[in-house]
Amino acid sequence: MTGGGELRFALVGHGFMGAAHSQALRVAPAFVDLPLAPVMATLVGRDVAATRAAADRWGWRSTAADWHDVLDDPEIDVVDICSPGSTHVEIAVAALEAGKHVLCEKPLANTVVEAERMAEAAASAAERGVFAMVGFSYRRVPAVTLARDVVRSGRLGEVRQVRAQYLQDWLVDADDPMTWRLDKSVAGSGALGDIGAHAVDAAQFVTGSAVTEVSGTLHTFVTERPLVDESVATSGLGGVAGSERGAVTVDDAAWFTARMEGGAIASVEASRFATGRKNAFRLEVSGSRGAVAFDLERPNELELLEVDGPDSGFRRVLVTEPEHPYVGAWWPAGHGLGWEHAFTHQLSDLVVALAAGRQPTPSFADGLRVQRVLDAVERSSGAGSVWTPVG
Ligand code: SOE
Repeated sequence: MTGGGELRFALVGHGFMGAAHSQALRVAPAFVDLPLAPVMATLVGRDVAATRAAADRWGWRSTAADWHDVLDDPEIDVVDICSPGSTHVEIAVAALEAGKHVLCEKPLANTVVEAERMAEAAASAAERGVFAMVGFSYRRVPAVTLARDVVRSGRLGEVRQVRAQYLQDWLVDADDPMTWRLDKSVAGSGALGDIGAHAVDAAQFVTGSAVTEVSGTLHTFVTERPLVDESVATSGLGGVAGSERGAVTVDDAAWFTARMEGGAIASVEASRFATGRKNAFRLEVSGSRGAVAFDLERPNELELLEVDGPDSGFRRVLVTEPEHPYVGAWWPAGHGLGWEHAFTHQLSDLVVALAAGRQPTPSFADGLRVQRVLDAVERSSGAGSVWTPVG
């Protein structure tokens, strides 16, 4: 599979996530001791000129216009999927069948049926030593990993409540134009799948408990938006609004209450209409003997309360010591890490697992578990918020 101590990547998609994954590939070998050297072999995108420009900017050796080409290429070991959700199942299943390891962006798929196909393909590939991972990057923010360690050590006692919020506001202006993220046939769902999926995964990851039942509400505040005027070229994200309008077919925000294995109750909110909140992912776990709280707006901190401790109230743990998860590879204590570092940690963990012939986490089975929660929330909302078991 791997060639000469290298792990050769093909990356499908060159949007926002393509940039984040490319940055991880560039930076990881410079900071983390890796058993195999990741190679940025081929960037795949349908728009030949845009793909070439992105490849040159980010450091990819070659480009391809069709993802099938990299499946036939014996020089590729890993296919990294950063294209919209509607493409995940076809590319991931074909790549695994072609003997390529797969890293796939979240949510795993657009439907449970697709996610099941992917998990099945991953399980059978794993028997052949070919592995798949889904990109829930926030697991690898050092403070979130530390929260997992603290909660799972039992120091906080019995976990009773989980509060997870993922708040953005990039859709607040009703005149902002449509994007693929607002089209159900491409994105699968809206805030629920795009950012609620992170909240669900983090809640399950930190507590080690699965969501078993949900009562949810989805809402779309702006049901029609201007279509992008394709005649106006833009260099950045998004486009310029034209005069025609199109239907928004996904949720703008999602709320749900959940029961978790072990008896905890969770409340989850995901919104693209949380005015003033740009990318605020928060997670709080309340136990019988303590609590932890994380806020992505302060990514290097974890608030920790232990009721048996010497003083009351939360204390701020600065998660920048070399002994904290992932931090030792980076800067001296106190210098801090940011959003992009989670992608570097994700990539490094993937390389280490593949070099050892081990299943990396989160697996496609973990991605399927999240997909089932998202699906249950949609079904619950459609049925008037009734309590709905996770399938
Ligand atoms: C867009 O809403 C988005 O890029 C998500 O797709 C990512 O998963 C999240 O990390 C940031 O916001």
